[in-house]
Formats: sequence, C-alpha cells, structure tokens
Amino acid sequence: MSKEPVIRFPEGFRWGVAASAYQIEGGYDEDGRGLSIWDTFCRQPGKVERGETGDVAADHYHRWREDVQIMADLGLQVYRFSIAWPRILPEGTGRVNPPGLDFYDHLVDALLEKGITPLPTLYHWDLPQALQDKGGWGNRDTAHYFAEYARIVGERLSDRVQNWITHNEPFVAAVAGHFTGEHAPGLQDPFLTFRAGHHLLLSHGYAVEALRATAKQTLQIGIALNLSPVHPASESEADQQAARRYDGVLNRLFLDPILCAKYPEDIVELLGPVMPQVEPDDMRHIAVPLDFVGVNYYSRTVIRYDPDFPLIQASEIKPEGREYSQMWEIYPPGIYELLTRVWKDYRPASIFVTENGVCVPDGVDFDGRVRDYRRIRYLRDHLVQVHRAIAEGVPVHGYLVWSLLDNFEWAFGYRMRFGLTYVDFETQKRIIKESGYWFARVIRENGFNPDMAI
Ligand code: IFM
Repeated sequence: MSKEPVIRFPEGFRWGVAASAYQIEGGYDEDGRGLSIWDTFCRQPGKVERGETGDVAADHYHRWREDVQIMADLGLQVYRFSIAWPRILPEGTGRVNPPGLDFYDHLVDALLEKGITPLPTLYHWDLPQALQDKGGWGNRDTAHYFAEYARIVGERLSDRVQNWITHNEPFVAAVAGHFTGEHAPGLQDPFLTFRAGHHLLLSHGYAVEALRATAKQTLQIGIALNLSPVHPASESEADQQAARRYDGVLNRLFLDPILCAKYPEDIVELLGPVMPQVEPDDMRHIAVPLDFVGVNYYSRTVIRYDPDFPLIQASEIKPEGREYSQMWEIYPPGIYELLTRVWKDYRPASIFVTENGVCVPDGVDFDGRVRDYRRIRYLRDHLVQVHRAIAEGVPVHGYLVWSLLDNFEWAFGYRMRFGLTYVDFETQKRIIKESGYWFARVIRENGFNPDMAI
C-alpha cells in the first residue's frame, strides 16, 4: 500500500467491527444466565449443521479481555456487540441477574480504557426462552418486556455508553424465525411472521423511549437493518413486479414505518389478512426520531416471478457467471446503490454501515498465518463503493466489519468463517488474519489505495 492513500475518508469517520452475544460468548449456563430461544433451537435435531450450538462459541465470555486487546492492537475505534437479554433478565422480565449486568459493565470499561467506543445492540435474536413460552414476538407484551429490559440496561450503562442500537435485522428475526423456520424459534406461520415483525418494530420504538428516559447523557440511538437492493431476474414485467414486491417486504416494510410512520401501501394490500393489527398509537412509537440508521449489507437480491411462492409470488435466484462467497453473490456496487437509495428516499439523520463482511473458507498456513486475500478484496471493493456514496453527499459516518472473530453462524454452525481473526474452536486460539492487519492499516491511514494488488 502506498504511503498516500488514494481514497481518503472524511475526518472523524469511525471504523470498527460488529459481533453478537450468542455467536461469540458461550457461557450459556453461567452466572445465572437464562436460556434463550437459540439454546432451545440448537438442541432440536436437524436445525443446525452438525448439531452445533453456541454453548461455548468463541468463549468470549471468558476471553473478552484478550478480545478487547486484539481490538486495541488493530486500532479499532468502535465495537458493536450485543447484550444477551437472558443474562440480564433470565425470565425475560421481572428478576434482574446482577452478574449479567456486571459482565457488560466490565466490558464497557475495558473498551473505554482502550479508547474504543462501545456500541451495544439490545437484541440480536436471543429472546429469553421464558418469553417464547408466553408467545414470543407474536405476543404484544414482549414489546413492553423489551422496554423494561432496555431501561434496566440503560440505567446501568448509559453514564458511559452514548451510542446504542435497539434491534439487529428485525426482518430476519421475523421471517427466518417465523416464516421459513430456519432460525429460532423455528416456526412457519405467515400470520405470526408479520405480527412478530410489527411487535419487533413497536419494541424498537418503546426501547428508544425507555433509553432516552433513563439516560444519564444525550444518547445516539439507531437500529440495524439488513437491506439489499432487489434486482429483477429479467426485464419482463412479471419479474420487475416480483422484484418490487420482494423489495417491499425486505426493505420498505421496515424502513417505511421507522422513518415515515407508515407501512407501504402496496405491501399492506398484498399481504391483506396477514398484515398485523396496528393500534392507533403504534406508528408514533415506531417512528420515534432516530440519530442514525444502521445498514447491514452483504449482497444484492435477484428475484424472479414465482407463482408458487406463497403471498409474494417472488423467489430468489442465483445469477450464473457471478462470483460467490460461501453464502452469497459478491456484489460491491450494491452497497453504493443501497446507501444512496436510503439517503434519497428517507433522509435519515446519519447512516452507519453496521455490518459488511464475507465468509470464505479460511485456513491456517504452515507458518501460522491466515492469508484471506479474498476477504481483503471484498472489503476493499465495498469500501470503494461506500466512499463513492460519501463523495456524492450521502452522510455515512462509520463502517463496521462483520466480524471481529470467526463465530457461530446460526444454522450453518461454525463452518462459515466471517472473522478478521481466525478462531481455532478446539483450542480457542485466536490468529489475526491478513484482512485484520489490512483493516488496521486502513484505519490508521483513514483510507487506502484501491489499485494496490492483493
Ligand atoms: O452472522 C450474521 C449476523 O448475525 C447478522 N447479519 C448477518 C451475519 C452474517 O450472516
């Protein structure tokens, strides 16, 4: 890399990584933690590859000091982690578990000591099982329990933690959890799916209000949405309309209520009776003003008309002749398209890329190094596109790589490695990958030379 980066990010641009509790912590039954829906789901045969679980994961619950040191060594400025609701409230409501709060309290102090900004996410899919037993996100009360949890965490941490995210990817929580059943709680019920989606949104609004009410300083609060530009598989009218419907459910069904206080009319009409009941005040809570919107981007979505697909008559295809990671097509211009679209259509106060990254089959070489050059290329090519959006005036103020460590990739188990740091899950040894060193340099220089051969 040249000394003079050709691409330089604006002064004050924030660089970091993202992770989530169930994917890295382990310690699933320690110090009073209650069970979550993922603990239950992983134990159901056939739900997770090889029957793997997050029981131990990357053992971050015990190795967090080492992990904070890795972050400091890489020069990271922001650490987005999630708080495990069942560590704080083992039954989801009522009784607080002090050691759970202590864990995050110590983590926050350690981060601040190293000059790393903590960015907790309140919910990254690990609903307390006790609340699932009462109906989970299909139960409107869960939104109120979430506000109670937000208040408790806010009271403890908001003297030091200024930046917060309420939910991670409510679309995935609703759809993978209640429609396809690929994620916990593993249900397949269209009515429940959109009811859960609505309650997730409502709980977001309630949590923002609860955090602000208890805050000991002015907070910056946002939400992290999994968004994707949706492209039609062909120019046919049928494919284009299918893509529009898919975009409605994936993107607009979450962006519109949060940023415009309404559900998109075409989707309300399309979903008809499966649309949830919206109480008179709901939209006012859901659209509570936010300080930023978090965009999680991995790939675009290509859609064709599919008369057999329930409700939306649209399904995804994998275009031929494109480059793929182990999970998705690699499509860097998609992040530019998305950031410019979110800005143009919604004008949020600020935008953060709260997740971007790739899983490729990394291995440790004979000399102990992990040469994950494909990941470096992926990050470089996406950052070029983020920079392009910023240059055109889109207020993107930070970029977080998914993820710090290799971790438990949900139904895929440990096969998918997303980390800037390799984890040997037998020994829990960490090895910073070449991408980690590359990213550290990008942070130091606040930019890079995109023409550098990798
Ligand atoms: O690992 C997930 C994360 O939990 C949410 N966003 C996408 C990542 C990669 O699949």
